[in-house]
Amino acid sequence: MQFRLSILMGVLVGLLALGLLVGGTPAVYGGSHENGDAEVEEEVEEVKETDLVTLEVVATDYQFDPAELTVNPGDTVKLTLVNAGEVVHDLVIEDIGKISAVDPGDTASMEFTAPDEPTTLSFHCSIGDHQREGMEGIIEVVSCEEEEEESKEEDEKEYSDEE
Ligand SMILES: [Cu+2]
Repeated sequence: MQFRLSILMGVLVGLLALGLLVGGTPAVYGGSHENGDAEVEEEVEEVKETDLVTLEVVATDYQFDPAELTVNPGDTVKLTLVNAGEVVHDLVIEDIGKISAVDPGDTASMEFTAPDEPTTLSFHCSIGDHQREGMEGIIEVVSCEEEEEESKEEDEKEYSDEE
């Protein structure tokens, strides 16, 4: 009995080895997956070099505050208009876009990309004769390298104070 069993085992092992040699997959392993690497996701993040600049302008009857804004060339700008007046106002940036009519007490935003070259953009309220009443302003598109250097120096100063 013992003898027969070992012969049987020997045959089974032999068959299994033969199966492996000819490249077949033993049935006990079930279906084979072609390639586990297929599930590896490649995440490619696009790192944008440009900054998102957030600006806020308050509209009253009848002016904008501030009426002069400054951004860097190529900046992505989120401009928010707060209507603190008692009538409807909007904000039109010439050649760029607009924030449509905002009710008193409400707020609205727009996003735009500043021109790549230094320039001056004009904005105004296009409702009624608000612009003539004084609702206009400018957005200076200029490189602020000097300002950046100044703020860097301030940061370093703060850092050394902490030590
Ligand atoms: Cu207005």
